[in-house]
Amino acid sequence: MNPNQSSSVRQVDAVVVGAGFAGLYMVKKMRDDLGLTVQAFEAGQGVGGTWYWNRYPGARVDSQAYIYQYWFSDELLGEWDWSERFPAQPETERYLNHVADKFDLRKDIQFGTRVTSAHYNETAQRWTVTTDGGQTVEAQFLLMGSGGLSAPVVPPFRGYESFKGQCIHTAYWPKEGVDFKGKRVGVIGTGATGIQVIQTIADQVGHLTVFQRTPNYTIPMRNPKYDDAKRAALRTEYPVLKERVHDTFAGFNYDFTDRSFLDIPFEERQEMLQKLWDDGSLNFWIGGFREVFFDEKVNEEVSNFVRDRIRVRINDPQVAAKLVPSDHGFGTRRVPLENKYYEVYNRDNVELVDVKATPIDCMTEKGIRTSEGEYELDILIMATGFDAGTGALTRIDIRGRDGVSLNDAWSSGTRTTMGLQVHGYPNMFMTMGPFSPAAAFCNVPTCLQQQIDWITDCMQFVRDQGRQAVEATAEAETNWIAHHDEVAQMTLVHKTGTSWYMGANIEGKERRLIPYAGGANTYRKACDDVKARGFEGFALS
Ligand code: N01
Repeated sequence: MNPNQSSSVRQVDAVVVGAGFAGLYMVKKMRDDLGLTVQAFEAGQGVGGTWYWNRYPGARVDSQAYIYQYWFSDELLGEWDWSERFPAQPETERYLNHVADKFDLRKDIQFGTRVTSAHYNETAQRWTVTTDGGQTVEAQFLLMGSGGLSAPVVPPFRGYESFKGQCIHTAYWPKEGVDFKGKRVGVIGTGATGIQVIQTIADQVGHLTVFQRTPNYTIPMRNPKYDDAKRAALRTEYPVLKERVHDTFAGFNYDFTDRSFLDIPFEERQEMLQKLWDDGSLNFWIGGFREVFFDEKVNEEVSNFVRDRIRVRINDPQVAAKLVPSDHGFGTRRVPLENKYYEVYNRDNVELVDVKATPIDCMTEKGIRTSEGEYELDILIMATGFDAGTGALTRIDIRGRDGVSLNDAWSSGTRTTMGLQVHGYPNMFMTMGPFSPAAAFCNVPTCLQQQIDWITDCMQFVRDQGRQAVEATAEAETNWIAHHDEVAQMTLVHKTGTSWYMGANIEGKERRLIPYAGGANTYRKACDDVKARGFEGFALS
């Protein structure tokens, strides 16, 4: 026993924070592969993480089901039947529950418990973790599966408290659902979440007012149902897919063409775009032309292709003008898939308010007041997003060596080594951390599994070497950030700079690209190289 351990405090090898896609896999890997004792804490009452909390109407995955899953068990792959190409939230939540049951993961997870602090004890080389229930646990390793988009943000509107109606953030959707019948409903936000909510509830509500600040480019989702024959056919592809996803830019099964956009005759490239468009998936964005991310001329042509397809679906040209993006290029912000979204605005019971032109002034007893007037509402839905990448980490009181809080350490600039570790925080590993593709530019399960496999290998390495702790060196961190920034600055995402990708949705947050833009495939190779060189850049003690 370490000298600084108190006998009354529970000792484990690893604490896992979260029981979503990452947390479940971490528990499995730590316990079954490394033979460690594990305690996972999950704030929700069940497993699922994002898929537990985001149960708003229309919540649905934008990656095809057959690549949005775990690859570690052939038995699991053989027995789980996806019902359609892009399953809705309840199905993904059921899948994660099935995984938890099948691999007996629940016994190591404590639900309804939020981790409030984690302090590193340098002498003991252990983390002291406390929860909102007043528990304390000590662990050698701290594994953050706390999510990249799990710290919800509600804009600090003046008069928030005075609103007499029901106000709900999409990430805190009540399990029992919400009755919209005959109600005057407002939605603030038209990102991936807002779009899914709006297209789903428009025909259920009495009146819908959409408060839009920035219109987004979208792609129409093609979502066929799967039958047994289709599922059997997909299963024959799994062995190839499970390798393929790690070999592409965004962790999907499709990837950019190597052909140069402008070298292809106009007619032919338009046909190529149409073919990608007709796939009804994110293929159009991350399976087409990589120049879209770097070359303004290419981006403008692709943007116009999408603008034309949005515009024709809206009856009123004035409404269309508000819904067609004009101040940024295609793909420089998250591109949501949609299903009859634009047709919503042809309905008599739907009104679009441009809150860039007429900003929200405050919330009132009755609803929302903009510079133009008051909109009376019974229910206000905040589809206003998350403090991405850093929020889930900085909302916990994490203190590393010398008691330095992560919040303070990052106040002068976020720092990570490959999004996996932070110098000064030994034995703390992150998933979906800033400056990794998992933070946004990746089919999440692909990158999570790659990161967790790497973390597991790193922890095994520490043990094999008879050491206690591993920590990214300051030099490795500086080098990774320099590389990250260099790649980021080449992209139009960086130039556009208006979305959560750049931290721009949070006042006072550093404007820096959060996800690594070099590609999931390049990133994986960089991680593999570090490992092959004996975890170079990560010091053992
Ligand atoms: O959040 P967002 P989200 N006044 O930040 C608006 C993933 N996801 O929850 O753009 C008025 O994108 C804000 O306006 P603006 C996915 O990765 C995945 O939609 O800042 N408006 C914006 O319209 C996604 O990218 C899936 O001008 C305000 C909206 O709120 C990520 O989650 C489904 C405002 C926030 O959009 C986050 O998406 C859903 C204010 N004060 C989500 N503050 C699938 O895979 C904010 N807004 C299917």
